Amino acid sequence: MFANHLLPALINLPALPLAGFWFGEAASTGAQDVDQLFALINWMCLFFFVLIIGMMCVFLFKYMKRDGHKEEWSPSHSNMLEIVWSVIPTLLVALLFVLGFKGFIDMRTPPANAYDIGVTAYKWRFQFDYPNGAQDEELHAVVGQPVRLVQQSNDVLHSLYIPAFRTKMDVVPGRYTYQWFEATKAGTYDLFCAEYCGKDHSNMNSNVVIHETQAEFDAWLAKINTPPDNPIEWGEQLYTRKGCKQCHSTDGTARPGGGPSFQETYGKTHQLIGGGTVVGNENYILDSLRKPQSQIRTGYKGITMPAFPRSLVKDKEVDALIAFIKSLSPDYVPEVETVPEVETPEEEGTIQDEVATESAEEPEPEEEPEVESVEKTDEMPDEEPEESAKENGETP
Ligand code: HEC
Ligand SMILES: [Cu+2]
Repeated sequence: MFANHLLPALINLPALPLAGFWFGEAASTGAQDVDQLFALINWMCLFFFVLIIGMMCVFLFKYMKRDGHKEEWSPSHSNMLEIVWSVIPTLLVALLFVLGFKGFIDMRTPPANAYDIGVTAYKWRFQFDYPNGAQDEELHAVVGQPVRLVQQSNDVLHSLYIPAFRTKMDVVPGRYTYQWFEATKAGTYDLFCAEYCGKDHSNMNSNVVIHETQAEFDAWLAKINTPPDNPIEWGEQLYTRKGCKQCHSTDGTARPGGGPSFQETYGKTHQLIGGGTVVGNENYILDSLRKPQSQIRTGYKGITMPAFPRSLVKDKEVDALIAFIKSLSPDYVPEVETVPEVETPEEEGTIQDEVATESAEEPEPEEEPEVESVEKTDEMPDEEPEESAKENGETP
């Protein structure tokens, strides 16, 4: 009860303007605790600074050497003085410890009704997994709802830091770590990776969006979980949301340190490191995602694309990404509304012709039918079972 009643009164000191300057906006319950303790320490420091420096200046003049005065011996011992300067600082330090410890315990103990959001950190991105299965690159929550982040890393050590909530926790490969917050103000806040994790560490940031009402949050969640009907549109959203955009352009230019532009991917024949060629078809894109090291194009030696397992990109999302990448090919002819969707398997066949050993001639994607859902058939005998086991309800 000491910590619950007396201390808050004690530390409800006005925050120094400096606190806002150093820390930025405080938008969670925990942030208020941190800032109050900071203000208390700040005020204490200011008090002792003025006291000590003030007395020093006073004594400087009071005991200045001047005519008619002789220096006195200082007393060798004063019980009173020594008790005062031992007991008071001890009490103050104990107070700071209790407050700090309480704040720490609060920070490490999520309330029982916390809403769990999964976090997967990978180079160089955070992905947030919501309880209804929705995935997004931004962290969304509601004012007044405690949120617990269940964090895992796909590769190296990262750290998820939200300055406005004064909360930060390492994201460690091979285990889950946790942090929680309860936002007090709607708005958009910064979210950073705070652990140097590689080349693009400084780009590993995102937003926290705090909604005013549960209804607003639910609407957002439903929207995120309802992909657009058009797979190309969905693929374009995923291209941004899954971080492909960092390394792959859509305008034909190569991103420095990244991979080929997606304009160059579909329907082209690619030279591979170690000899051989491969045609940019559905399976090539799938393999590029699931096991990127299996086929590396010449010119990209030593630049590795991170693998995107199912936990990061679901099978249906691969379909959408393929549709999007396909639509970027210069040979792509968009569907005309009046043309009925007719499957033309012969043409599919030419494009799926993966092992283009000698002929580098381009397939004819001009006559390509619009592919609503990309076909994954058993035409690839060399495909591994996990890949071919992709469920695809739309395959005829
Ligand atoms: C960190 C950078 C990076 C990210 C992020 C990334 N890629 Fe890549 N990607 C590469 C590099 C580098 C290559 C070329 C080397 C190779 O083939 O492994 C590549 C190759 C590819 C290829 C083969 C392209 C071709 O024309 O040969 C495809 C398809 C692909 N990536 C898809 C994706 C998709 C889809 C995403 C997002 C889910 C993505 N990549 C995210 C770096 C990245
Ligand atoms: Cu990081």
